[in-house]
Amino acid sequence: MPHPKEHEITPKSIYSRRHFLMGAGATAAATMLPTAEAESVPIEYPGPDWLRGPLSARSLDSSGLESTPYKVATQYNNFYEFGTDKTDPANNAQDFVTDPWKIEVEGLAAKTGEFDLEAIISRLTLQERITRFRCVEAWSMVLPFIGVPLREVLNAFEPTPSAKYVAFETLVDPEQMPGQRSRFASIDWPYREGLRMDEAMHDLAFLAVGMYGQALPPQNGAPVRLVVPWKYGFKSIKSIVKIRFQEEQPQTSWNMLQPQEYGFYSNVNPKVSHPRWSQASERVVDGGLFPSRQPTLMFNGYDEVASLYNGMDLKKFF
Ligand SMILES: Nc1nc2c(c(=O)[nH]1)N[C@H]1C(S)=C(S)[C@@H](COP(=O)(O)O)O[C@H]1N2
Ligand SMILES: [Mo]
Repeated sequence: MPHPKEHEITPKSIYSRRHFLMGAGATAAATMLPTAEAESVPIEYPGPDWLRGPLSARSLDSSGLESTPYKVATQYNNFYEFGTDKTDPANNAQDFVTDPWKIEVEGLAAKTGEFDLEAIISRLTLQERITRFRCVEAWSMVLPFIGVPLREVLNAFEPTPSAKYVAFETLVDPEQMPGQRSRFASIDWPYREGLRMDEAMHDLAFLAVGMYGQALPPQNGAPVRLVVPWKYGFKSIKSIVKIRFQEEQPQTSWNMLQPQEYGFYSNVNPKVSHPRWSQASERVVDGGLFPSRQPTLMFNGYDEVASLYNGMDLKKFF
């Protein structure tokens, strides 16, 4: 089953036009503290014990971007392990157990083995990143993540110079994940993703444990997910349980399924169409009844990654 063609699903539950007072116009402190308006939207998922309560990030985002309303970002999701409809993850992931959570580290690194997520994250300083997020289906949001640069986590495992790529895998647990029980599922679980090592080490590559000042909700990839804001959303793998350093380019789920449609790199690129639709513009998913469109930007607007691809034909390596 390929990514569904872009369609205008507006779940009934997404009628609130209330916007969080985050980003533009808000002071740095206000972006982290739930405002009176924010408090009127319940944040139901408490998160793992060690992340419980409001997350405070030492470095606050200064992009000035206005975040997508919380209700929209948590009720319009892609997380096929919990179903393929946009509302399935919110409906099916609420009891997902994310604490304790272990990550298996394998391959070309000095420190491999099984590590507690808490041990990996809690020695690092959380940052806030309000990021443009562009799905390959040609819709976009702005998501205020909290987490750490991926590089800080990867460096702790001391990858060897022969590690040219890093691969990630999502949990496999059909009992908790109804999408993995479906006879119609075509993803060969686990969901797999990967980055070239220099991409993974770029400051913009991020490992999120929170969103909107709280722990990540399960439908958004609790307890830990990748956020690669210059690439299509499917690169931002959720609920990671495995990290592997390797010499060869990793197999990635959407590429395995439809190699002509989804490349390994999948950098946001308005000039490279998906075989079945244009990527020149995107629908802004904000919960409004009349979604607007905006032009899609090269690298989703994150030009600072361009030098990673010097000399590469990005039409060929799409
Ligand atoms: N494990 C896993 N990770 C995943 C997906 C998935 O189905 N399974 N979907 C991807 C896609 S296509 C997108 S657009 C984003 C959606 O993230 P969001 O629901 O937090 O907006 O998650 C990505 N990560
Ligand atoms: Mo996506």
